[in-house]
Amino acid sequence: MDNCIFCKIINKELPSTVYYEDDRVIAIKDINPAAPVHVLIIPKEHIANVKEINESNAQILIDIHKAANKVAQELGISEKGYRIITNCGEAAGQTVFHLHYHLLGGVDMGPKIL
Ligand code: DGP
Repeated sequence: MDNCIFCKIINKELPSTVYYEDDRVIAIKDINPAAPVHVLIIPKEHIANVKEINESNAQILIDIHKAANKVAQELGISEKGYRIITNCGEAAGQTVFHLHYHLLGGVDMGPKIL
């Protein structure tokens, strides 16, 4: 999609540090890390956010979680634990309107979500 930063990263029009890629998903280093490990898991299909998940595209959620597990294992945060979150809408803090999951780890985050 035009003017979507993540579509440009997926199409290699913009650079990124890639941890994992297949035909449906890409996992890249977040440009502004909030934890020692901060990876974005992004579907290659342009879906704005989880509100657009439906019967026909829900398989992508499994693909995203499989990629996240693989990256967590490879980056050494799988044993200790990690957090996977997605922001949906401006009030939740979504700034890029192409679905992505934040994979965060490498630090003790405790039970608080906010
Ligand atoms: P969210 O606030 O949930 O929409 O998260 C968007 C994230 O995307 C934020 O943590 C910063 C990251 N980000 C924004 N632009 C770029 C970029 O050009 N490259 C990379 N690697 N990450 C980006």
